[in-house]
Amino acid sequence: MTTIEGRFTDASNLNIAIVVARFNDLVTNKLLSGCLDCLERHGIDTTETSSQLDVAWVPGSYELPIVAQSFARSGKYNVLITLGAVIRGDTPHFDVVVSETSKGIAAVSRDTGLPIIFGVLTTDTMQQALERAGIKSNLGWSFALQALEMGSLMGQLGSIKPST
Ligand code: INI
Repeated sequence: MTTIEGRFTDASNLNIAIVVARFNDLVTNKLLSGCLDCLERHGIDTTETSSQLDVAWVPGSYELPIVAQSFARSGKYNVLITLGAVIRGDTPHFDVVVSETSKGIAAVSRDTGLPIIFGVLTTDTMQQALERAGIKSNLGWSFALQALEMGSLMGQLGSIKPST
């Protein structure tokens, strides 16, 4: 039996891209900070000159999939992280944005075979979003941890060759 698990000890070998939505940036900036803090503490170079980390900003969560697709097709990264905050308003717009964003990110991940972390908060209120972006805990930190786990896991799967 082979048990395969993502490790956090080889994180410094990973190339990572983060795509972050500007809409509700009070929340998404905090998610990004938490994310970068976790990556840095696991040995990722998060400085301006880093060659293993790139960050792209998009207008809103709806635009996350297309930029994730571009990053994924570049072949440069081991794992992507998408960050957004969709907060329910009085119209059905919320449902459209959440549905297209989540389906789009899942489709890019399946089509390209690259793990993409779904770091999009979907909440009823700004208060709920802020609680998840640092007031209580910062899910940005968790999203980064999940990225490290998936980057490592997929790397191990890639090195498993079928026996002949
Ligand atoms: N984008 C978000 O990231 N969060 C939201 O809460 C949101 N709301 O509520 O409208 C939102 N809308 C913008 C959308 O993502 C696109 O940027 C826009 O429709 C242009 O394509």
